[in-house]
Amino acid sequence: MRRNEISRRQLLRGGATAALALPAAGILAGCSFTQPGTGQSAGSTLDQVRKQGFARIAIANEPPYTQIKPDGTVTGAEPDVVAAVLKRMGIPEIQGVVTPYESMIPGLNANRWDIIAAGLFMKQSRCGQILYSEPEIVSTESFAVLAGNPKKLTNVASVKADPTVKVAVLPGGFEDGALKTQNVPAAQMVNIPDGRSGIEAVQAGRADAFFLPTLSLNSLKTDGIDITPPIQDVQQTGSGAGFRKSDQDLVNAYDEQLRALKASPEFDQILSKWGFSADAARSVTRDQLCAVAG
Ligand code: 6CS
Repeated sequence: MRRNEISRRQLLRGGATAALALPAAGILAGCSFTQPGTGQSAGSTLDQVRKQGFARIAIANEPPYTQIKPDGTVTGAEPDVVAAVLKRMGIPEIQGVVTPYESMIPGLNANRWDIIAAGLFMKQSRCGQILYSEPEIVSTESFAVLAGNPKKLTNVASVKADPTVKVAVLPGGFEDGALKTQNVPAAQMVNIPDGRSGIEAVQAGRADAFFLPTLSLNSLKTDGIDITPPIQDVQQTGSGAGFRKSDQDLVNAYDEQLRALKASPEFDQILSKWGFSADAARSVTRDQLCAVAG
């Protein structure tokens, strides 16, 4: 089997979401995959990933945060940072499992993966359910709208000002939560399963805007669609790697090597490759981002 080729054996299914295990860059073909939901064997997660030489990471396939190449290679800003930190910890491989954002925390706590490496933005409710590393990415949010922005949607306030306006969001995503936190009526929100569907909803007139991180929308941009400047009435978005509450030893070991990475040019190289600012990520703390409402 060619490197990075996805064989039938590697297709992991479980729970409400089908999860696809994808070999990461550099992983040798034919490695063994642990079945989701089988829980950890004896010892901590840190012991387990060190012993097996890989960590299972939850990803979404939303460039530039996470991306799966045609050959199955897992990449994107977050997986690349996580892989670099794990390598410094002596863990050479990552295995990506694709799942929706709303399933990432439940799946982590069901031992279907070991780390969330998807750009799952920190906020109070999430920081109450999982442990985060220190920040790895800081980013902004925008709307995708029809060219010319006919309804002049520039922020959440402009959505609330016109009850006929509908906004497409990923269910359980940060944007979904941000609208609810600002009391946007459910009748103004349209759930869509992925980025492509959000753009199509705007093109078809089922939504007046698609709410997603600015860089993700830039990756999805197509003729007839404009991406607004960053929305100013949404609190700052930033993410780190996500871990189970029971894995404090893993988070401590991870953060130690993340600090070393963030002090090196390698961190700038990884983030700038995907359009993010390394200095912006260095300028905030986990506590600051975990204070974000919602
Ligand atoms: O944290 C989240 O839920 C959001 N993060 C990204 C990278 N994209 C959309 C998602 O809603």
